[in-house]
This record gives sequence, C-alpha cells and structure tokens, in this order.
Amino acid sequence: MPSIAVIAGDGVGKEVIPAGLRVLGTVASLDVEMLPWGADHYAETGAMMPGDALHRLGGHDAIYLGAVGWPTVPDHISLWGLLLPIRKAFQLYANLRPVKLLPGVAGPLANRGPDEIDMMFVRENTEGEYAGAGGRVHEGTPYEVAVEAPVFTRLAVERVARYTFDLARQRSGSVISVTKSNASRYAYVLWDEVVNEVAEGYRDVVVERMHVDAMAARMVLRPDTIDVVVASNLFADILTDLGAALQGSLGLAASANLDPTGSRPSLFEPVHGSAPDIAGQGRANPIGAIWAGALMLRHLGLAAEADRVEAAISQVLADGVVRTGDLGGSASTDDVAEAVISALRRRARTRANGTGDTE
Ligand code: GGG
Repeated sequence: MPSIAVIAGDGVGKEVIPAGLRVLGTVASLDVEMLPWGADHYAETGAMMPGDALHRLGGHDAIYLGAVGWPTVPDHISLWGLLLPIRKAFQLYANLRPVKLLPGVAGPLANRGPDEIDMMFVRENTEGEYAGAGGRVHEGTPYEVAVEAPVFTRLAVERVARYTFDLARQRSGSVISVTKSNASRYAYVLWDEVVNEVAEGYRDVVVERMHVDAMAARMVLRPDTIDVVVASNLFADILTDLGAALQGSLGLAASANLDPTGSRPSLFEPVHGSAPDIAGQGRANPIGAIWAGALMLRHLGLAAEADRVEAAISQVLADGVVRTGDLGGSASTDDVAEAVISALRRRARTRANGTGDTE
C-alpha cells in the first residue's frame, strides 16, 4: 500500500486536503501519515516544520500538500520554511501543471472551449529566481541594498528540458520554451542554448522560443496554438496563474512536483494558496486538490484509479449542479467532494453492471 505524507498546511489547505483524501480513499487504499506542519507549528515552535522533517518525508512514497502561508507568518518565512526546502532537498525538478478547460466550466475567454485550452506546463522547480542567492546590507538605512540573484545551471535546465521533450512526444510533439534572453543577457541566454542543445536529440519535436511577455499575450489570444510549455521557476509560476484563470478558477488548478528519477518522494498540491479570506468557512473549491491527488495516484502506478477520479471531476463539472462560489455556485467544499464520490460510485456501478464504461 503506498505510504503518503500529508501536510494540509494552512488556511483552506486544512479543508481541501481532507476532502481530497476522502475522494482518493474511494478508489485506492493509502497508508496516510498526517503531519500538522505550517503556521500553527511555527506559532508553537518557531519553525514551519520540525528539524527532522525531510528525513521523515523521505520515508514515504509521496507527499500530498494543501497550502502554505498565513498572515501571522511573513510569506518568505512560510514558503522558505516548508515548501521550497522540500522541492529543493528532494530535487523535485519538474513541476507539472495542467492547464485544461473542462467541459461545463465557463472560462473567461469568449468563444474558447475545452478543445482550445489544453496545455501542459513544465516549471523548472529548483533554481532560477527561487534559488535563494542574495542578501541585504545596510538594513534600515537610506542606502539599504537588496540583491536577489537568479541562478541558472546547465544541469537543471538540461534535465527539465529533457523531461519536457519526452512529455511532448506523448502529446502533440511541440514545445514552447519561455525565455527573456533579450533583456536577460546571461541566465536566459544559457537557458536558450541548453534547450537548443537538448532539442538536437529530439529532432521529431518542434521547438519554439517565446519571450515571456509575448507568451502571456499568446495564452489569451491564441491558446489553441499551445500544448507543452517549459519555463523557469518564476515565469511558469506567473504564467500558470494566468493558466488557472483560463481554466475558470484558481481553485481548479493542480500541480505535481516530480522527481522523475523516482528516488525521492514527489509532492502533489493544488496550485492555490491558503486563501485567508475564505478559510474556515468550508467553501473553498476542493477540485484542484482532488485533481492533484489524481496526479499522485498516476505517479504511484495507479493509472486506472487516477483516470476514474479525473473522469468523476469532469462529470461533476459538466453536470454543473454542485459548484463552489468561485464557479458561481453555493456548494460547500464537502458538497463538492461528496458529489465527486457519488460520481465515482455511479460510474463503478455502471461498470459492474456491464452497461458500458462511461469513462
Ligand atoms: N498549494 C501550495 C501553496 O500554498 N502555494 C502557494 C505558494 O505561494 N506557492 C509558491 C510557489 O509555488 O511558487
């Protein structure tokens, strides 16, 4: 039985993750360890997670995470105290973020339907603008200085490019590499060079280079021309929030932080944060978390179970009856989880009755 470390974290993470676990428990047996880390742990101990956290997480097959961040903890402390150390220590270098408009969801783009918004972003997840290189001097003085230095290494660009090209071969065979090598003379010039070198080994994959500003516009104006995208840590972070908006809600967006070598536990999370404005009210959309759970099942070798969860999510959204406020409805987090579970059970009965597989 796969062993899962669960960090619900902060705010709505504590609501969507239990909902996600209930759905996952309908299709798979998981050995779950709940780890109460985050802002409450910080208030009690001065740290977002204990000193042996990485050692403990390392013993699991996967990590299922909700959200990190709370107004009582400075954002850079919460992020650097929990999520980023896990991504870096376990070298979860490929952050996979599907951007897919599901049937029944009204996206914000006029006359653009599910056939036209179906992208897969691969975010470099270990360095770039998130490298943590920098510092502050002369703090509190009029001549104070802050330096935040992006770090790009050949190794990290090469491995994420390879991962992306392999993925593109399973999809349309086209990749857009997002850059800014006109203004950034060093980092993104190396990025472009290494992507081009990797592309030499994938002559069957069509590669396009786009500056990040033009890419943002293209996502809105011509989303149908985009399939697989590879981008740096910061660029993909920003573009996938735009992507989540194109999907109809940030609450729908899921992500997988992968160690493609399989030697360390990968981490699965909704893209959204802790949403303090609605936390504690039971009205957060759990679909991003449930979808992230499906990505986790697939990573764990439970592909059929993952397909079932994704089909049930699609069913609930297509039915359009049970929806949280972000999608214009009034359902609670639990209502949506129960609707997904009911859809799973209905579909299982249909299969068992031999009346056809509706997936
Ligand atoms: N769902 C995880 C979460 O809380 N994300 C919020 C966040 O700030 N993430 C930072 C990042 O992915 O760059």
